[in-house]
Amino acid sequence: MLGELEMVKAMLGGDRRVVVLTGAGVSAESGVPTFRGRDGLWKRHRAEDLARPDAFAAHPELVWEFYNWRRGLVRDCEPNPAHLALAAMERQMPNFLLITQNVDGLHARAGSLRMVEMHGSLWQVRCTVCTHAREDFTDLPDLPECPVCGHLLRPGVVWFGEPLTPGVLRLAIEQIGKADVFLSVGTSSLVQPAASFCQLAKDHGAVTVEINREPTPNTGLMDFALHGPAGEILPELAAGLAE
Ligand code: BV8
Ligand code: ZN
Repeated sequence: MLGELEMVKAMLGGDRRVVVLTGAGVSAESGVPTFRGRDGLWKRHRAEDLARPDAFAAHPELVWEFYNWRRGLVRDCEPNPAHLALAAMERQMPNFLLITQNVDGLHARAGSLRMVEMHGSLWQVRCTVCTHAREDFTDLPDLPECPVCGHLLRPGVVWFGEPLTPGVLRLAIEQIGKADVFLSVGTSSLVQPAASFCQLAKDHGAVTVEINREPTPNTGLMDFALHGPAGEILPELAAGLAE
């Protein structure tokens, strides 16, 4: 794999237009359970059975318990070398964009600025009725209420079956369409529309690279597949980037 890593490294740096898509795998080495890994279960529930509007409508207290548990867990986690390497790459490359599926906020804590949280954030809450929305890092009550209208708040994330924010999707598609290099890091490439970004990049002539512990349904699409821990591979790519 050393040859492939060096070849990918040679394509980064300078004013290359690089778009990186990340998933739960980049936070795994920070101790954040991945969505579908062995540790992805919470009290016998699968995350994707709770990250849905119908689950919240039927059992708001259970869904808020799930999100308050995740907020508490992530609050005690630190960014790992994968997050730090991506923030370093951004500082080295003026045409770098990070698109993350993660809602844990660890990329921001690692220093990433040119970043799109396409599925929202655990640290955003918004009203289920009025337009109140805020960033909130505090310990929330079991059923947090809107300070403006008194109705129930919800986590500021995109649930399964919900559309992405139009502007977010438009920006992602626009930037991926112009990328010279597209890196897909730490994602099982199962969730749409993120899972189709690799094909979109390829259709527009980008070099496509997968960095993941294991193969995914997109591996066959990739020009390069670097299989191993993101916390080891990304720092190698970020070290001494080509000017
Ligand atoms: C939408 C926020 C349309 C909530 C999340 C087309 C085809 C099929 C299905 C659909 C489709 N279009 C829409 C759907 C339905 C659905 C979907 O994709 N379902 C899947 C399950 C089949 N998509 C949607 O509903 C999306 N909405 O398309 O809207 C629409 C339009 C108009 C009107 C109405 C609707 C919305 C999807 C967003 C869902 N919200 N998160 C929350 O987090 O609580 S997604 C959730 O999954 C997380 O954000 C997570 O990041 C994301 C993806 O999972 P991964 O990040 O890939 O994590 P996973 O655990 O799966 O994999 C981790 C990988 O890392 C593994 O491969 C592992 O090997 C690797 N790894 C582990 N450790 C390491 C590592 N790699 C490297 N280093 C390591 N150390
Ligand atoms: Zn309100």
